[in-house]
Amino acid sequence: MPVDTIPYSLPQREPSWQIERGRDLLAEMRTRRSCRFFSDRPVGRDVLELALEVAHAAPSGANRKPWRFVVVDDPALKKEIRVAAEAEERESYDHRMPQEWLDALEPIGTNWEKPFLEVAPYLVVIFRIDWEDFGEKRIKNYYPAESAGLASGFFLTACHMLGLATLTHTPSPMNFLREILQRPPGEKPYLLIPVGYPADDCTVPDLKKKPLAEALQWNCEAG
Ligand code: IYR
Repeated sequence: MPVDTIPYSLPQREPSWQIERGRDLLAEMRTRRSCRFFSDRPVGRDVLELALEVAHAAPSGANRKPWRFVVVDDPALKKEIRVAAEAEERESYDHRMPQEWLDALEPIGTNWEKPFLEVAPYLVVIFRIDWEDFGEKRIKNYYPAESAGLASGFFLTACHMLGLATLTHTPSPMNFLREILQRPPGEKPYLLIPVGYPADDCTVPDLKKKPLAEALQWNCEAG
């Protein structure tokens, strides 16, 4: 079947413009850090929704947008999520995570306690939609994990550019989120992202970042 098409172009940019813009963007994105100490200062719903619109503009498998963003700002629900997440995390830190994993996390200083789940004004839970039932018919999505990852990346970038702090939190296992938030079985919790402002006395670990040179290869030239 012929596909309906529309013209597509991008503004023509000079290399000098691209370098300047790229450097500005790099400087700005390098200041993004995972925040674990939030202020309870509110964030407007309109601001959050703009960041979610950016996330929703991400590319996706077969253009299905196989994700759902559940925003939690109800204090009772946030508390319920914190209690359930901490129960899983306590079990993980005490019994499930091997010593090698605990050692990898030591420089980050995390533990089972997750007070930010109640303090941050919003918890955005991103679900990947593996399949959806429409009456008798089950529709399967394609690349739901990759798609949800792309939407998450767009969302984190948008939040940062709007001056909002985020954390990519993955309490494990995460199925309690599907139950608490009453999502159907085809929807799998993918990431829990607290959104807000850093607390006045917020700190982050003084981490060394792997240089790009260690992550980049041109053609077949292995280092
Ligand atoms: N989900 C746990 C453990 C954890 C795992 C990784 I990989 C991190 O980069 C950070 C934490 C927690 O949130 O504490």
